[in-house]
This record gives sequence, structure tokens and C-alpha cells, in this order.
Amino acid sequence: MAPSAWAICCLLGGLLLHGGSPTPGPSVPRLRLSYRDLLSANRSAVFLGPRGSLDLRAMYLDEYRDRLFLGGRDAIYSLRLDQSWPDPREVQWPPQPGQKEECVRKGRDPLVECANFIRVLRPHNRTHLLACGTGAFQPTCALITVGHRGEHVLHLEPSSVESGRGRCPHEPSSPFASTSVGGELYTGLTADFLGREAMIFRSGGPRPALRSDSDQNLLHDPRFVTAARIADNSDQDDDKVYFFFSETVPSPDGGPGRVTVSRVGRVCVNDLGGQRVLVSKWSTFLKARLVCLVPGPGGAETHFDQLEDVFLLWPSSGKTLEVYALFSTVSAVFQGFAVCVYHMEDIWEVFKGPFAHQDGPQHQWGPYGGKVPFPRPGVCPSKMTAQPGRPFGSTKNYPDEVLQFARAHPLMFWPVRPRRGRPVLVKTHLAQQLHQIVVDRVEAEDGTYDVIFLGTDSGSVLKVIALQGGGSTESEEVVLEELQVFKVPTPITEMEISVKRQTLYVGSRLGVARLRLHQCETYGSACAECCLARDPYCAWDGASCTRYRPGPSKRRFRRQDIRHGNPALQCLAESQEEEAAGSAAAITVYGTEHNSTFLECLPKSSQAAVHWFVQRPGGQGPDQVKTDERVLQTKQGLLFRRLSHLDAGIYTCKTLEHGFSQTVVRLALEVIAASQLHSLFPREPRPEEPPARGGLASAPSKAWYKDILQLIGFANLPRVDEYCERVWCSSRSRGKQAKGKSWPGPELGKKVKSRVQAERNRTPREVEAA
Ligand SMILES: *[C@@H]1O[C@H](CO)[C@@H](O)[C@H](O)[C@H]1NC(C)=O
Ligand SMILES: *[C@@H]1O[C@H](CO)[C@@H](O)[C@H](O)[C@H]1NC(C)=O
Ligand SMILES: CC(=O)N[C@H]1CO[C@H](CO)[C@@H](O)[C@@H]1O
Repeated sequence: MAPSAWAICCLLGGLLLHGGSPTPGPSVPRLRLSYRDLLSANRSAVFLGPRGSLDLRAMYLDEYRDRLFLGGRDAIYSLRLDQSWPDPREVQWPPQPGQKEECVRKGRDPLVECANFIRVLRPHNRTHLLACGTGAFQPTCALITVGHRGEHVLHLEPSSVESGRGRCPHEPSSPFASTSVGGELYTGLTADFLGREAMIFRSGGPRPALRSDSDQNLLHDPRFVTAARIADNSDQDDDKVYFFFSETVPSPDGGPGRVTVSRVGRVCVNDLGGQRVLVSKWSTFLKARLVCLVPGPGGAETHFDQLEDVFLLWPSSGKTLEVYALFSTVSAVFQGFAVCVYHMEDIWEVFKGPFAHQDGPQHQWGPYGGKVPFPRPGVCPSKMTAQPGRPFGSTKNYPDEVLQFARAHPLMFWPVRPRRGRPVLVKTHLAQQLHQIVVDRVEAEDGTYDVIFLGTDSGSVLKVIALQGGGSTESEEVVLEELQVFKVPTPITEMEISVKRQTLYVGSRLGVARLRLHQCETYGSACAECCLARDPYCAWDGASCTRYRPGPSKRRFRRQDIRHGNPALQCLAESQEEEAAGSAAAITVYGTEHNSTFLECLPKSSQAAVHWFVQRPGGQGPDQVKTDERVLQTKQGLLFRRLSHLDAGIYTCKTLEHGFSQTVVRLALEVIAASQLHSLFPREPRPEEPPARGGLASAPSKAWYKDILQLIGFANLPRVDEYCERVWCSSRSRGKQAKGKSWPGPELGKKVKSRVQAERNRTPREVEAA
């Protein structure tokens, strides 16, 4: 049974997803790898903890110790990166006795809120980490012994447990950013029980704690995203901690309402606060707007104002840091995402520029035009300020006038504009939301590329390159792969890259996955397939698609063309060989007259256009297959709804991508006449005969086929879909790359099956059902 169900679900997949057109747009991932594809190819491995879910809230990648630390619900984990994955160590850290009950008594949710959700995991010194958790709405911190490099220990120092107020939010999920510098913890958070008192806070060292001036309204409902220490120059005294966040501020033109804007803010590491003004408060805090917009016709701009995530791309020596920022729109009309890149130099320039000034709440903002006191507000006490006769060695020596000015003018007038003035990547019609960004700068044969990894809300990672067009500002986007890292759809909340290990660590609430950045053999075993993939990590080495490593001397010519993906130039000799090999092998499949049949063709790339050709016995050269309501071309192959004996012939499925044509499969279709079949099957199939998997079924059953015909009614689409999913598509994906689907009965079935089996052994990739 089941042949027609197969046909229907493929038909639906084809029609619903593509409206019949075989060429999807460029922003469709060229390759989609399912959860099982990734596991079976050893591309990924997942750690969900002993209870099947970690409720992950924090992740710290420690490349020095070769360990990954995870903060979950009531527990901390340590995984080794250099040994077999994951070999975990676990420390249980539930709330203190009584805290959980108090949390419930205060009206908090016992399951979702009243536990110790670990949100801070930061280095403390060479043997210890600082960990802080929400402690069932009573934030708590402790030191965790992790041992020296090479040891794999993990335990909590009971004597170190103390209040974590200001260092960890009360809520398990409120936006939060932290970083540690010299044993001190910098946090951007809402620090009170009700989640209203937003601040930037520093604590944990010998110096007294420092916080934001709350009366000044320096931060408007901030959503902190990232915090990091950045050295502005070689003078360590000038080091600052930068915070990236969004705010909801009163309309900047003095009008009614509030708007969301994104910010970069900073404080000096050596800030000690003021002596009479701003005591125990930041005296060097400044912030500037980050702009990410697409200019439109007639000045209509599309703004991406909500900051989702930030990745700092540290340069090889001699260049400045680049800030990759992922934004979303706050528009109610449409959902869009953009990636903008900022040069640290441009951020510094904005902080050196004029301060923003407003004469009163109803007035417009303008550049401050008066005299700015010395030392310039926001400047760290350093060689610059400590001049002879001007003893400004500490912010405590700063004149009151300077501190008053800093208090009144925390905002810079100019916004920070992205490199090239526009996003490198814009995504507007995504079915998914984007939450996380990580970037890897990769050397390829024809230049350097930034490979962007984007974590979605459906448990997958998109691997994208953005190519800058020569001269023009437009960029071309290539979605190389979509990798379904988690089995079930779950938002990606953490992403860290280890360039050393060529690995991405991807976290969701459920757990964490280790994902290899590339697996070149996935693209196929032909030069053209490798070239069309346009993956900067991969090149054709003459025999296979392998990792490209730039070397000082080009030992061997590597074929790669990221910019154009043109295999015609790169793979001329190889492609002729491949084409010759392609025409040699044709798999025979059988169909029965008057029944439906299906010829499967699953190109690796979803960006290729598919064309079918047929060579009829005794006919002229191959003709393109004419489709009509009897012969349909779907995303998965060619469907004959009612086979005629004239359909017999050799069918070739070819793909066209970047002007390059490739043969995916050649199938010799033999049509068995209806009369002939009766002599083959004088009896009904025995009921105990199980239907074969992957479309190879025993003799058809009339009653069943009728059921399907009824279901075909288009009003019943969801049900048909569901039906296919359960009965047929799921078994199909188990059936892997079966090239021909037919149901001639047990005898002929065996013959086809053995061929298909051989195919399976050759191609490890699975393709998920539509
Ligand atoms: C999978 O990857 C791990 C780590 O890279 C390696 O140790 C292991 O041998 C691999 N397994 C297979 C079947 O390739
Ligand atoms: C790290 O800090 C802990 C607690 O302050 C201390 O006991 C330990 O000796 C320190 N380790 C090193 C290597 O300084
Ligand atoms: C639905 C349909 O036409 N099924 C036919 C498939 O072929 C066999 C053999 O000729 C017929 O018995 C079925 O009725």
C-alpha cells in the first residue's frame, strides 16, 4: 500500500512550498540539515544533562582550561572540550532552606521562578569561578573551585556563599549582561525584586562597589545584551567596560510617546566615583546611539532599533575591533532582522564628539555648544589627565564641575553609524526569529570572508555569508546551511565559538550542542558540488571537498569560488568526467499501467532549478518532460498520476545552479502492462505482509486508494498533510535517498530494493519530509 499517499504528500510539499516553481529565492538555505543528519554525520553532539533538560541560563567557554561551564536550574555543569563529549561534572546548588517557600509566599511561580537559576559564570582567579544565581528571588553568589588547567574538578565553596544583590537579577529571564575584569564583576541589570531599578553595577573586588546614579534616570527601561572590557589604547588606565543595550526613551524630538533605541554605553575600569558629587556612583558613564537602518526611496528609512545580540570580532594585530550587532524591528507592521557592523574607531569618534543637550523636557536635542570642563567628562584618569600641576590621578580628584556636567550630559549627540552606512544583512520574510550572532573571519582562496552564524527561535543555526558587491553598497547574501541543532523547536539563547576547535557551542533552555563549523564532504563528492556550495571553509582538492587551509606556499591548487560559485570555470575537467559517469548509471524502476508512479530526485541544494528529461525507446535525443495535470513536477520528483505505456523511457533529473547543469539521477522507467500484472499476481497480498519502507510497497489495495482519492479534496489539506506525515513521510525520511519509488509487487520490489540499499550505503544524508 501507500504509493499514492507518498505521491500526495510530495505533491503537497511541492505545491504548497513553491507554488510549482522549482527555483526558490537566494535567502533560502542552500542546504538544510536535520537534527538526525547532524548527529549521524557526527557534525553535532548534544548535552541535555541527567534530567533531560538543563534549564540553561548561562554559559562560559573557557578555552584556557578547555572547558565549557553551564549554569542551569539548581545546578552547574562542567564539560571537557578536549576529551570525549561530554564527560560532565555537576554541582547541585538549590536555593537555601526556606527561600523557595518565601518566594512562593511572595506570589512567585513555584516552578518557573522559585529555583536557583544560575545566571553568572565568570572567571574569578586561576582556580575559581564566580557563580551567581537567582536563589528563588534572593540572588546569591559563590565561588566554584574548578582546579588548574588539566584538572577536571568542580565544587562549590560553602564558606563563600553570599548575597548576590546587584550581581544577579532576581528573575530567571530578565535581560542581563555581565563581565569580569580583575576579579570584579560588572553587571547591567535590574537589581530589585520588582525589576524596576535598572543599573550598571561593579562589585567583588577590594574597591567599594559602584553603581549608576538612580535619581538621574540615566537608563530608561534598559534591555542589556552584552558587556565587555575593551582597551581603547595601549594605556591600561584608559580601559573601559562597554555595555550594549536597548532603551525605551521619551520621543527624542520632544513629542509624545516613547521609542526604542539601541545604545553603546561605557564606564572606566578605574572609575572610583566622586568625592562630594556622585559618591559611590559612576563618574565616567557615557552612552551613544547605535543606528542600523536601510535607506529607502524618498528618505523613507527602515529602522532596526531593538538590539538582540552583539558579537565582538577581535582583530588580528594592527586592526581595530569590529562590533557585529543583530537587531530586530519594533514595528507592529512587520518583523525584520538586520546585522550591522561597527568599527570600534567610529564608536570612539562619537564619544569624542559633542555631548547631546536639551534645554528642557519639551525641547529638541542638540549638540552642547558651551564650554566643556577639563578633564573632559567621561575620560578616564590616565596619562592624558594626570598632567603636571593637574593632579587628576583618580576620578575622586575630578572637579565637581566635571562630575556635574557628566551627570547632566550622559548622552552623545552623534549616533554611531555602521560600516558602509547600512546593514550587511537584512532578513524580513523569515518564518523564524533571530536571537544570537557569532562571526568567524575565514581566509579563502579569493579573499577573506566573515561567516555569520545566526541562532533562531526554532532550535536551528543559519550559516550565512554576506558578499559586498564591487563598488556598490548592495551586498549579496548566501545562506550556506541551516542546521537543526535541537530536536524540538526551541529558541537559541547562547552561542560561543571556539576558532581553535572550529566548533560552535549552541545553547537553548534545554541544553547545549557542540556543532562543527563545517563539514565539507556534506556538499557532495564532485568538484562542481563543492564549488557551488560557496563555503569559504571548503575547497576541492582534486579528489574531494575538504577544509581549505590557506598556506604561505600554494602547495596544491585548490578550487574554490566563493564570490561567484562558478564551477564551469573551476571544475571544467572534473565536470566532464562526472557527466560521463552520470550517463553511465541508470537505475531501473517499474511502474504499472494506469496506476500512479513517482520518480524521486532530491538535489542537495535547495537553490537549484530542477529539470526533467526523457529519452523514449527509439525516440530522438532527450526531450524535456512536459508536465500537465497527469504528470506533475514536485519538489521531490516527478509524479505520474496515471501511467501510460508511452511513459516508458530513461528519465534524467538535472539541476541548474549558477548556470551550471548537473545530473542528479537517471532512472529507466519500465511500464508493466495491466494485463501482464494479473498473471504476476493471481492472489491478493497476504495480510501479514508488512508494507515495505521507503515507498517499496506490496501490491496495491483498491479500497485504500479510494480513501486517498477522497482525501485529495483540497478542503482537507491539513488532514492530508497530517496523514502523509504520519503514515508516509516519516517512513520516507528513514528510507533516505531511495532513487526510484514504485510498487510492482514483492518480486520486482526486491530487485529495486537492493539497488536502493546500495544507494543508501553510499549517501549518508537524509532529507527531511516536506
Ligand atoms: C565523532 O567526533 C568525535 C570528536 O570529534 C570523534 O572522537 C569520533 O571518533 C567521531 N566519530 C565518528 C564515528 O566519526
Ligand atoms: C582564588 O580565590 C580563592 C578565594 O578568594 C582563593 O582561596 C584561592 O587561593 C585563589 N587562587 C589563586 C590561584 O589565587
Ligand atoms: C487504482 C488502480 O488503478 N489500481 C490498479 C493498479 O494496477 C493493478 C493491476 O493492474 C490494478 O489491479 C489496480 O486496480
